[in-house]
Amino acid sequence: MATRRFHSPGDADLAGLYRDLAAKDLQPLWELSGLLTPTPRTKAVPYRWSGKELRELGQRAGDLVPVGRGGDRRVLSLSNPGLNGSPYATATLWGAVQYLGPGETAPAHRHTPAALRFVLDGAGVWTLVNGDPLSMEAGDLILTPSWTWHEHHNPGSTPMTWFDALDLPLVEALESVFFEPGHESAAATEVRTRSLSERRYGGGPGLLPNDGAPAPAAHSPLLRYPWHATDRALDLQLADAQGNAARTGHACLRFADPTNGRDVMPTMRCQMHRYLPGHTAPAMRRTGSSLAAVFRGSGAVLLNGVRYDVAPGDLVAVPSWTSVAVIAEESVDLFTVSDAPVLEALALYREEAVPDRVTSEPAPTRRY
Ligand code: GTQ
Ligand code: FE2
Repeated sequence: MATRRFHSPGDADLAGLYRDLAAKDLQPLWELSGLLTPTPRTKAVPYRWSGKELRELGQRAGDLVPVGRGGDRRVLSLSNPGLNGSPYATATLWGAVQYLGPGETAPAHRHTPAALRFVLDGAGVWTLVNGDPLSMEAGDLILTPSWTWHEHHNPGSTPMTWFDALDLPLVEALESVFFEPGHESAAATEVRTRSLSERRYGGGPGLLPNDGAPAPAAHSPLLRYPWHATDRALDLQLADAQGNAARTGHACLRFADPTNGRDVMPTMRCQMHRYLPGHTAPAMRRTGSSLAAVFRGSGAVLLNGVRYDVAPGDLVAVPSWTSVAVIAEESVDLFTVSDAPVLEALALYREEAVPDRVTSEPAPTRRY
């Protein structure tokens, strides 16, 4: 009898019923509260991790903790203070910084949780995804879709840190986590400027290989979205005088599967934002959670009206239905990853503009 006991001090018959219900692992709905809340109740809280501190602590881990053969990834996970010590950034997303020193390799493996990397600065690391070597440079988005083999190599002379996001908490909640370690990787694979996936699918807007219909896949066949293309697309949006972005001062791109326009992976939506000083994009709240990585610029994010100053490398957790707005002191480039494709597929996606950009009352750090 592990179930909760309900009590009815004044009524012996009712008390007897509750005792027998508990003995049979049943609970009376009329005594339960907090289930069908008027709006989403989140355990995760809005939160910001400092990029400067993440870099320093990553470096210290790099000095002290080897990633040898058979070792793991040297990863510092974002642990949301609302989630009771679990290593998760939000209810559905794992966020982390990974540090790989010169000459180090993170060994091959695969898992059903899908992963992506967004490179905050530096260059020189390459990641092998199902045999395709992808170079990693500042601003690049690299995909490691569900169950693809991957390993990271840093053949250069400088350490590198990047932002990892995985749908691990979601896949764990769905009780579908599988993991498999790989074998010793073959001797140094030749790393080209463009991966195989980029040579096939990264030729340019609307240019796909003419080799018949692509085999239907659950994820984008393009595995690297290089910064130069992202940066140019943001500039083009802002340069279009008739466009929304020029009017509001907020450019927003969605990284898409080039063959069908869908999100890059079934569980995660990736976007790149450029906010110009004085932009007029309203505060928004949405169902589902997201993580934001500040790539360039400085300013602040307002989470439920509470101001968090942000600088490059800062990482921000936005739980479901939290209003979020950005203040750009200088042009801010922000990468975001969310579980929106899941919410949309399940017809649970909602979003709305929140009229008040700033509230003076501080949000409680824990909501219960
Ligand atoms: O780089 O393969 O942050 O497997 C967590 C789990 C990174 C990775 C993470 C992983 C990886
Ligand atoms: Fe992994």
